[in-house]
Amino acid sequence: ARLRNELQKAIETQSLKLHYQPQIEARTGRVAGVEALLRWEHPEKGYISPAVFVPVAEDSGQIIPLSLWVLDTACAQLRQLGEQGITGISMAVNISPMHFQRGHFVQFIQTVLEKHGLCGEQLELEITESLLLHNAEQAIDTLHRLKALGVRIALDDFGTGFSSLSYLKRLPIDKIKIDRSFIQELSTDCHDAAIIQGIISMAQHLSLTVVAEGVETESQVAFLKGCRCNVLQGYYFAKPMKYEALEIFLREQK
Ligand code: G
Ligand code: G
Ligand code: MN
Ligand code: NA
Repeated sequence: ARLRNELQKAIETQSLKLHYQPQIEARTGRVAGVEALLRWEHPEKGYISPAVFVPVAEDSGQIIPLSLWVLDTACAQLRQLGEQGITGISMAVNISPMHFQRGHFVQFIQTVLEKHGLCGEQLELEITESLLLHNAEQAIDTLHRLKALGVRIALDDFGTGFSSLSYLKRLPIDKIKIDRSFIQELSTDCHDAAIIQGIISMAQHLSLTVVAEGVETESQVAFLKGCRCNVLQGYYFAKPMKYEALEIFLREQK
């Protein structure tokens, strides 16, 4: 309950921040996009992970204003990058199922895109399979309406859920993000290599783009490139960073 009150204050005083982690196109080394990651620097407790406070916000209903703020801020900063001459980059935002399932979600997305003068193709929404647990038909309908706006959909944490494969067939998605647990044990667990190869080859047959998360070492990069993984994300390339640092990072890439 205390954390909830403090979160309310943090939302009101805008002491939450978004950091951005670059996503690298494996074939060219170009930055294809960035993922927005929520950060809360608590005045006494220090850094609190979204893995801790997002569930609190979901229980209290605060996730809705929080999620609206995240989307608005991420889009505003993408527009700002464009104004700085940094273009051709997409913005990926993590979406809580609870927000996604609310009425007006698609309407809000459309409004925020218009507000910042962005086209749908510049925005990517990261969802998880848990979205389908409650009302799968409605979720699929919402995804189709988002796709009609041009918005891209990525299935996050792929491989950690229960019935990933049947969802792949049913969901109108563009991308899957292989969970970092598979990447991290690549060198110690030969099964992970086989699983990754399998996921990538299956995704390619389904015309899905594959992102590998949590890439930390040169040998992971080499393996993933060898498998023709499309996009790489992880500390090997860059950690999540503040907007100001991102602007410098992207400028240096050009
Ligand atoms: O950045 P980090 O590894 O600490 O993120 C931990 C978890 O929090 C991840 O599962 C990530 O998807 C989630 N997360 C980060 N930012 C957001 C956000 O803006 N909204 C939601 N719903 N989840 C987020
Ligand atoms: O669930 P989701 O994929 O949205 O979570 C992304 C989280 O992974 C973020 O909290 C981010 O800080 C973290 N992350 C990003 N790259 C790496 C990495 O190379 N290694 C580790 N350990 N974590 C990473
Ligand atoms: Mn994510
Ligand atoms: Na993930």
